[in-house]
Amino acid sequence: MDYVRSDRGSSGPRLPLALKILIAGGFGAGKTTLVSALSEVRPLQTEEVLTSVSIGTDDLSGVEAKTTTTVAMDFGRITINEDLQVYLFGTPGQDRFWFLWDELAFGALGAVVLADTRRLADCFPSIDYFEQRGIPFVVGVNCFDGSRRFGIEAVRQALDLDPEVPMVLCDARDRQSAKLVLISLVEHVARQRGEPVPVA
Ligand SMILES: Nc1nc2c(ncn2[C@@H]2O[C@H](COP(=O)(O)OP(=O)(O)OP(=O)(O)O)[C@@H](O)[C@H]2O)c(=O)[nH]1
Ligand SMILES: [Mg+2]
Repeated sequence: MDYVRSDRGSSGPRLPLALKILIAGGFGAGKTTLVSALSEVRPLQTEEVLTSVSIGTDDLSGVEAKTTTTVAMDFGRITINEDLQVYLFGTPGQDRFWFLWDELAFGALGAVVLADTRRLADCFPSIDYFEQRGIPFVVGVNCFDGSRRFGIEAVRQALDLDPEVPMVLCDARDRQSAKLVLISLVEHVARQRGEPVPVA
């Protein structure tokens, strides 16, 4: 697998390898929430309050209670063991921050695309982005309270996903649930590369 850095000279301190995983999806799909649930360090967030200036630009239908939005990225970290860390980068959800994506995606192992079934079409651009660049991804269907529940196969059809792309129902606020999404991504990447699938 590719790593962000593999700085392991024989002299000097041993530095852990770092895997980079992107958390993407539409505006308000739960990216910041998922990174916060998973990160062992206080996540770096770049949240700004949504003001009346963004009316007409940021579509709040379905997420009317939302008061802030990510304007650059979220960053979190998970230590797997002393040799391996996972860095999580949450992408900004709005179209006007697309210019940041190529920087964020550089060297990434893969991505989680969070889908909100109340606004499914919002995750199409993320899916297109990773498909076009050949970056492996899984889809996490974030189950918001009160949102209509759809069967996983109905969502797969609506997203027109390749059959091998894993889909996982999740609750972005729940660490255990969020971990299962990451595990499905790592297994998917291993399968794609013909490497042994790690035991969770
Ligand atoms: N009920 C429920 N609420 C959630 C869940 N995930 C996120 N939320 C709430 O949904 C709102 C939006 O979540 P964020 O994590 O800010 O979404 P985001 O994708 O980072 O949004 P942007 O950065 O603006 O694109 C917050 O108020 C969260 O508390 C979930 O799984 N269930
Ligand atoms: Mg956010």
